[in-house]
Amino acid sequence: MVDYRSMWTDLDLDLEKHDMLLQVLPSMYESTFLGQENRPEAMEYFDFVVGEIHGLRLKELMDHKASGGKVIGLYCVFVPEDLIMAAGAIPVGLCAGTQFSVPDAEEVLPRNTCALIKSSFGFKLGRTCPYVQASDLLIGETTCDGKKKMYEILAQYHPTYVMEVPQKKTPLGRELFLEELRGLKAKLEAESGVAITAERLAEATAVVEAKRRALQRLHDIRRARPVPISGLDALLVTQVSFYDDSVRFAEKVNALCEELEGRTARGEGAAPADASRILVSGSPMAIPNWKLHRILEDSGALVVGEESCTGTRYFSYLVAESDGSLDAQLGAIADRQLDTHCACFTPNDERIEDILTLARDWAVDGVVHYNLQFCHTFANEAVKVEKALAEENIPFLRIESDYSDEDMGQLKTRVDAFLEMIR
Ligand code: BJ8
Repeated sequence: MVDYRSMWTDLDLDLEKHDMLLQVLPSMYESTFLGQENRPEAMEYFDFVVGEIHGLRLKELMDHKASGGKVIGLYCVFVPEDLIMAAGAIPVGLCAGTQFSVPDAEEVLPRNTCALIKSSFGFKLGRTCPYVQASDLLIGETTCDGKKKMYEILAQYHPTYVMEVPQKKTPLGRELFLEELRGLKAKLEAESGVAITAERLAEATAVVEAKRRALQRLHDIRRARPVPISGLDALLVTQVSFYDDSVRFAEKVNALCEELEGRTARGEGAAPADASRILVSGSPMAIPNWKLHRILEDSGALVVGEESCTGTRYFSYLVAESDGSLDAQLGAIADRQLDTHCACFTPNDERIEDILTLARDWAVDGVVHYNLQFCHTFANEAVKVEKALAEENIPFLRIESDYSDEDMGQLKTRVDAFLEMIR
């Protein structure tokens, strides 16, 4: 086994705490994923990438830095990866999904803050995430209030740049966002010393969109009955997309899709054809947040889709054709990003439409709305989601949770009762 300790030391990780994190993750992964029956063979790659999350992939980033490139950390799908890549930098999604770093964050942030914000901030404060440590710059965004105020504090610990995201998708909002993209471009050029040209940006967009297309293909495969892949595995694939090499990742997802298409042709499923089909909607599930999917699938249901930023909100949108000039490409990227129907927008009726479309087209038996505790945007929007689903007679369950294991029993009881009702 390769020893990465000197790399971690160079990154100024708190090695003692980091060791504790590395002790927790493998057993958690093993019990969640490796016990699933009849997993697709192509999932081996994703098992490997997760196994090397603090090893080989990090080494690739460090090699990139050693050859003069930059690593840029981000926390939201609103920050366009292609713009970062066009500056010769590697983007890494940093949204954190573990309770491990929450106590560190609570030494500074109020406890009644969303777990996703606390987890990401705690990783910096505790120096336990090598990706944050490796990032030359962190890019935040003005989505929810909790995040934008956290970034102000984060900036005291790590170079941080915040881009503004409008609250309304009006022509004025688009203008503002486009101007923000121009500002981000200038910041990335200054950071990397690389001029972002129309050619470089077009190339980077093609890479990002090949990755999105591969994820769309996987998402489409999940319409089949029986579904050839578990929701847990499909969620994992999307989570890995935020930090793996984009070109290699797209290849591996397409290889997985080929295997799954073969399974579907043979009528093979990850669960019996009559398993309850569930759409999960709401707050993103950053790696290693597998809690809800695990409860649902342990209870005999199958998750067939995620209306989430670790799901359709990440990969559904592509840029429209443009005249190829730099400004036209930036405009097309602005439009693509503004298609992301995050609950931070008002109004956000397109998200309700998306949920209804997914529920119909993926033939779901019920929708589980997942809300991170203290996330007010998704919690309030759930009221409208529930009403719209009720009008279509689609069963709905609202779950609010954090990253701790304390509510596992209670959640399981509620999920079991919901599945019983659906059946
Ligand atoms: S585009 S969903 S990734 S902001 S869960 S931190 S909203 S209090 S994560 Fe998000 Fe971008 Fe929107 Fe997607 Fe705040 Fe809510 Fe926490 Fe959230």
